[in-house]
Amino acid sequence: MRRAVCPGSYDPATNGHLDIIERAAALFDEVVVAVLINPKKQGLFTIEERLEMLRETTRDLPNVRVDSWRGLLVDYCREHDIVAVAKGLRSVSDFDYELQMAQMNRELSGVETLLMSNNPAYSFLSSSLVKEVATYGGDVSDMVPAVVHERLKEKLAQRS
Ligand code: COD
Repeated sequence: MRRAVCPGSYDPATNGHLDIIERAAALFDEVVVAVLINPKKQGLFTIEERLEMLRETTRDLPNVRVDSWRGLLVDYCREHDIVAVAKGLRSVSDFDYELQMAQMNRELSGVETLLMSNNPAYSFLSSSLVKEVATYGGDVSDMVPAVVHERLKEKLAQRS
């Protein structure tokens, strides 16, 4: 079985993330969407909430499962027999950072990274911009999966 991981913070998942997950699922036997826990970063959503939203969003993709991990991505890959890290590239600035991480991960463990050019319709999308726009009442309904849109509205209503 050829297994890949789509790692990220997913705080929250956007349509750009989902596009990459779907395309990776078409290439590999199994794809794990892994929410990487960064103890230094306080997110808007808890890890459990991010996992729930991702499970709901990917439930029609039979070879995709969702998990979380605290620590190095390469250790997750070793423990779960993962041969590739699948990611999306939005811009030249993404490329610089992603290339550096890909090289580091390969140096550490030999794991390969597949950098997929993103769908141009989602080039401007990031979790942080979506949160910012939603915080000020902007419409992000076309930018995130429906379940994320609902949870985002609930979360921001609780905060105000
Ligand atoms: N279109 C296409 N792809 C997108 C889009 C979009 N609009 N938005 C995001 N993506 C893809 C990108 O490939 C991105 O890398 C991935 O989704 C995740 O994005 P985020 O924003 O959810 O997550 P990041 O960038 O915060 O995730 C960084 C990681 C958690 C992957 C990284 O820090 C990591 O691997 N951490 C674990 C610790 C570790 O191993 N560190 C050493 C790294 S060398």
